[in-house]
Amino acid sequence: MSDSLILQQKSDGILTITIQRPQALNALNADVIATLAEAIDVAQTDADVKTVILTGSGDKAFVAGADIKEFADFSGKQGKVLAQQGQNLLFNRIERSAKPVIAAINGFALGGGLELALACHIRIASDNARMGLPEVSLGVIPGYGGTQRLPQIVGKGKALEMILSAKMIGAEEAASCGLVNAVVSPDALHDAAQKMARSIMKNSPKAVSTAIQAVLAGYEDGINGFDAEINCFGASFETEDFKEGTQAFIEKRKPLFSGK
Ligand code: DAK
Repeated sequence: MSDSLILQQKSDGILTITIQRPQALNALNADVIATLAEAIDVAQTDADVKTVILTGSGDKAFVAGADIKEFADFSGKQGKVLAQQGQNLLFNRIERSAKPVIAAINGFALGGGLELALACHIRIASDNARMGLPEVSLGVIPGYGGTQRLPQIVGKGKALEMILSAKMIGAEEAASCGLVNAVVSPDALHDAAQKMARSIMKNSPKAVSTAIQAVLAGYEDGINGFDAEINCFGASFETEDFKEGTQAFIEKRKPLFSGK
């Protein structure tokens, strides 16, 4: 495992993680997945990190998929095990991160690369980005959560069109179907992601993470999302952030949240 596979920069509560395999359009191999997973894990307990931005190095790709050269020889058994490990190790952890993760999609986001962006809480794309799940063109299906998260985000009809046709869509089409939250010029991408991060960081970190938890509950087997929301809502009243938020409103000042 090598740290140089990702670049980590922290400033003003924002951790920017840049995947650095430009020679392979930032394709995800096992080392990148493990390194990213560790960075996301560490961020959970790093008090200096309030929000994470995930992006790719260079101006061509966010991530052009799982590393085709690495998985070309896998057996069925290996594929299943690795899909399970990858989903648990990285993709589910990003989705369940208590600190919001924003994907800044700076070019191709294909296959495992789009699945990585789908696991993030918010997606902002540059207007030259191209997105798709081309797995069926390689004889496999999406294995890092794409068959589940894409329909959750864009609806079953559009998801099936994208998955079955294996076609890429551009940033504007991605925005029109809700796949990305915003589209900006490549030069403005970093600032747009930072601006989004800052708009989230104005709020209670505790309430933000609880809201993520409540939204995700609705997609979990055997869990009633409304019941989960009621429980999360009740728990919010016991937090320091709730006391600070309401007190600050009454005193007509900005809240100073502790995140507790
Ligand atoms: N893997 C490995 N190398 C890649 C790559 C990838 N996904 N994408 C690009 N590269 C490499 C190219 O091989 C090339 O390397 P060299 O030949 O120079 O050594 C370099 O990046 C530059 O790429 P191109 O020369 O192809 O650049 P172009 O501008 O001409 O084309 C492109 C850009 C993005 C259209 C093209 O590179 C492309 O089609 N890339 C592949 C896209 C793709 O099909 N991605 C994979 C989707 S399938 C699994 C779970 C999940 C998955 C797999 C396994 N398990 C749990 C086991 C998921 C699978 C996928 O993601």
